[in-house]
Amino acid sequence: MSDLQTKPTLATLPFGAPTEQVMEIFQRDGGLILEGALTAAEVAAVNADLDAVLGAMHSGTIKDDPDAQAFWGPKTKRLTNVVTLSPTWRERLVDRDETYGYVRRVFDGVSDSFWLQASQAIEIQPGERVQPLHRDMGNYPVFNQYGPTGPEVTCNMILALMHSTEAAGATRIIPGSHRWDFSREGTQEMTIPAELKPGSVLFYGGKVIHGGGANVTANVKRRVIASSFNPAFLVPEEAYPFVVPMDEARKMSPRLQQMIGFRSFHQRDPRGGSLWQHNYEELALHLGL
Ligand SMILES: O=C(O)CCC(=O)C(=O)O
Ligand SMILES: [Fe+2]
Repeated sequence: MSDLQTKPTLATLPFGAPTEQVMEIFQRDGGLILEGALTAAEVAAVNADLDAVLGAMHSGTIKDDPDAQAFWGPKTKRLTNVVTLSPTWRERLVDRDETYGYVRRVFDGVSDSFWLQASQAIEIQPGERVQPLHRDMGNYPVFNQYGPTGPEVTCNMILALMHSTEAAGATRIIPGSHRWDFSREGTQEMTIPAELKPGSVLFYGGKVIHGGGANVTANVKRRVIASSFNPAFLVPEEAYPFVVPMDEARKMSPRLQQMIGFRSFHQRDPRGGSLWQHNYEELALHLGL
């Protein structure tokens, strides 16, 4: 039997499937595909929000560090603050009961409230090589010591805005690797591509080994939005309060305002206090929201 036949596959459910069902697979495999989160019209609207900005931006990072350059990808564009740029994305993916329900369950027993960790469009251009494999919880390395049984501190919905095919650089993932001892890093040969149709998402946890794929096409871009979350007591990737204009934040629901730091965070289960306040009171009062 070839390696290919023995590789685990990713399960697929419709976006909106009951949380119980989604979490059963999420916990078993470390991630799954949720199909049809956005309609074709919504995907077109999000692309229209991003086309000009992405078209004008450079590939690769300006950092000198070779590890940072490899992780970023020299032929990859990374555009953050999509929460400001695309009202359709934030309303139809992030601020949605289904998404909120799934993410709450991922952080059950860890934190009652959470940040939108990243709202990052990732466009892999032709000729890009594979991204180094990693676990997204690497943002918070203190938790590595707890290994696979430690708390879940990150989850991500990678939303496809174009066909995310293996050839164009679909995310590569090792299902089940969230249960491995953290001394195991996995190899590219062990990964499978999480191919996505536009509007579908790859939903996975912070302990799963994965990375962006190589784009071996001549002229096909792979555009997704990494829509990730972290417990409220940890710092997110994006400094939203400094980059989201107040007028834009006012248009958002209280739930989304909280997810990007325009409201305080409250911890009830597990029992805890409140964070991110002013005068030890709700931040939104100070901001007039
Ligand atoms: O671009 C992708 O498919 C995955 C990117 C990723 O895993 C990351 O940047 O953390
Ligand atoms: Fe990642």
